[in-house]
Amino acid sequence: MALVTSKEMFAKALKSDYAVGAFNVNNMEIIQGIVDAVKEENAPVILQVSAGARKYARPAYLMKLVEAAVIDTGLDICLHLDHGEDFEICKKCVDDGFTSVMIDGSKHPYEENIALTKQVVEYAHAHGVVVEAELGKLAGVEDNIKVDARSATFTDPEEAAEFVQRTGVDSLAIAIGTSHGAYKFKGEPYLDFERLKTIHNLIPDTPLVLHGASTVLPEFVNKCNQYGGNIPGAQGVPEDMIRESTKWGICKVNIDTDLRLAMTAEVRKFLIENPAEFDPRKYLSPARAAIQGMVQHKIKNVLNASGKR
Ligand code: TD3
Ligand code: ZN
Repeated sequence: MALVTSKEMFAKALKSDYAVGAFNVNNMEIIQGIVDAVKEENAPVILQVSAGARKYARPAYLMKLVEAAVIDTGLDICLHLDHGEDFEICKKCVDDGFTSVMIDGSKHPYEENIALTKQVVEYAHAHGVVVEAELGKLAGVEDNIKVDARSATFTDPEEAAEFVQRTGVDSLAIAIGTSHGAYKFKGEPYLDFERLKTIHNLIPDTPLVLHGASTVLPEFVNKCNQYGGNIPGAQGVPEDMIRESTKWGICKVNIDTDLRLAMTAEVRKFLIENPAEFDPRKYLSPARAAIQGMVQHKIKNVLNASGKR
């Protein structure tokens, strides 16, 4: 049991049709809910933290919470920076003790993305830390009207192969039609599986990463709304599409929105049903249990990662 890199997890996942769940964390209850689920399912896990979440939780608390999770559960855990936007934040996380960082240079021109990614790879690898990069842009929901126009921002397979070769990056996040948040598609959900297959065939040894992979199950949106919420017309990636992607090199699947929805639904329900209660433990216990339930569902039914530890 230790903080580990994702190297072995990905090597195993690449050979088989499952993916490692990468779940976003920012407080104790979320971390506990996830690791309890992972332990129950005997699955591999990545806990990931955005720069914003690191600031929210405060770096020292975050490190100690994740270290506590390792001690408490006896699990190997990979601690990953999600969407690092510059060298400095990646360096800070490497220095803190993260075992994996993402440098997201996808908003920069191709050559700048390569230069930035190389700089992070050099520093991270010198410290035993692995690096994820991103090529192509995740779609915004407005871009969904025309698939042709949108696919211009999707990852170019030839570029992806050259990018990996020139940067020495350990894994690559690709854009094939997903986007972040609860509103992913305006019309029919669509992922460019042909593109994914082409990329995987060109770089079969590179673990690929799927961002924006929340399913946004109606059950949880409806529960939020039933208890005083107002979340209109949310739409996620269908579960069978996520499962399908794991056959074509997707080794890491990022999930944040589904955890937020599951947790918030329980807090709303509890407070509406128990208006006289004001002990935070009373509403955070079911919220933590909801995180665990959601993560077990993902591991078993979406990621196919049960027993793959
Ligand atoms: O990088 N992330 C997590 C942060 C996005 C903000 O929700 C993802 O790719 C997960 O995306 P999502 O929104 O589908 O859970
Ligand atoms: Zn993301």
